[in-house]
Amino acid sequence: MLITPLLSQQGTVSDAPEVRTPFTLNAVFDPAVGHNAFSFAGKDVPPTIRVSPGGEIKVKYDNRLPVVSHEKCVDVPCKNISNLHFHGMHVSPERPQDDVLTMVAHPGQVLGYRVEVPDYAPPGLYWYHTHPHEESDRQAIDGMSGAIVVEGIDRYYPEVRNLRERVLVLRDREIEKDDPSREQIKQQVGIPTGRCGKSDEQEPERVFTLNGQLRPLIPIGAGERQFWRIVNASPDLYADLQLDGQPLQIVALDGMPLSYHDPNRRTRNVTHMFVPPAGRVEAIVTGPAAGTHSTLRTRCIDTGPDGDANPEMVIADVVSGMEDRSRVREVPATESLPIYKEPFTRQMEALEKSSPDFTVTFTEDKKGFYINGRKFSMDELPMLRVRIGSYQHWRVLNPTHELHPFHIHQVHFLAYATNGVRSKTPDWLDTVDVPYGGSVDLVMDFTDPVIRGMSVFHCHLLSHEDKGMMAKILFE
Ligand SMILES: [Cu+2]
Repeated sequence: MLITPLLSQQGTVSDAPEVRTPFTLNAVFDPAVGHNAFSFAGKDVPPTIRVSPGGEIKVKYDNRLPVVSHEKCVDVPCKNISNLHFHGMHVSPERPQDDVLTMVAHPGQVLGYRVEVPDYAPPGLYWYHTHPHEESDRQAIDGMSGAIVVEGIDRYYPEVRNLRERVLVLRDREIEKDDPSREQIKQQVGIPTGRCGKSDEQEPERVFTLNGQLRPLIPIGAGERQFWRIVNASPDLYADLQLDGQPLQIVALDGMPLSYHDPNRRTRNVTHMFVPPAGRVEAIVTGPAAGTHSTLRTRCIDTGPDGDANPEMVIADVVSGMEDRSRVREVPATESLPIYKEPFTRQMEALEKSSPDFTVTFTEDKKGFYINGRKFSMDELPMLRVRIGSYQHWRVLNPTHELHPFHIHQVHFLAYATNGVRSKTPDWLDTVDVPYGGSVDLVMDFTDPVIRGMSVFHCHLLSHEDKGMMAKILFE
């Protein structure tokens, strides 16, 4: 495919402001863009939260959204209810921590979060986003999300030390069918004209942005190694990330260093990396030869006959030899030693061969989206209770005709088989894609004593979650 360089018109990727706690985050209606937004320190740019293992995130979340909304949430006007979820973090699901069930702010109300990060927390990239049932999709489209970095990943992989680090947040921009700039935007991000996948819907409704910009430039030195920490904060676009001509050297997935369960596990080179909505990838990348130009792109994804269009597109241009005026942070060296979690191999082998302790089945029809035949409501009882201190084998079945990414709050799981076939590189994740007409098998880690109380698991296509594809789980 031919890429038209747009260098003269493009902006350089901008870094989000950084914050250490405590801080205040406001939810506001921004008349300049005509939709809701996060406001931090007087600007509509969500900050990157930095926290050390053993530290805490203290945030006052002030819902200043208007009582009457003109935005649409799952086919009805939004009520502008909001709250925060700290995606992937191994913290308590109870108030005042990562609680999306009882901590709910109506317009005019304030929530006080105090999230205690354990000292054994895997260091890596996490993220925060709003999680009000029936309104989460709209607020994610409105960009109400940001990155969280748990510091100290260099303890696991010293090769990232002193590399320049970029926190890259993928969000999306709507291009409605009647949008006059639609064709121009499609061209700008280089969407090819041919078909992509089996979806009946081939016209994309969204395109990716990177740190709020459409196809920005990422400056890098020729042959320079940089550490890129990428979160897919889109509510429904899958990414299959590729850096033209260069491998991605994967260091961590979903916030967890690859070696967290196995000190001998090295980084992994891949030519492209599939990142479902809510997933994260942290990788070392190498700048192209001087004066050349490559792109960070997402490849075409087959979301299934009932899925949305998810075409190939350019996310950013990666340019070496370009003057870089931005102040880019370098990964500092951490003093303390890494904490590893036991690999528990024998127990896991037995679990993998056992029949599932619990099966999640995703279904949908014209009236809604379901888990095990049930449509979520806030006053629902837990679908299941699990004893803290155990590992469980879960199977997630997707008999529908589209992809669904499975996510459970607070917990990482080992995704070891897809469609019944064991993976060559089983990874610990908090969000995993479930192929249409297929299944995934997972070892759930319910051993962390701080993860106690009522929580949820759901599909991370947020419109599906809003329409009922969520269920409660009680950790006791
Ligand atoms: Cu779904």
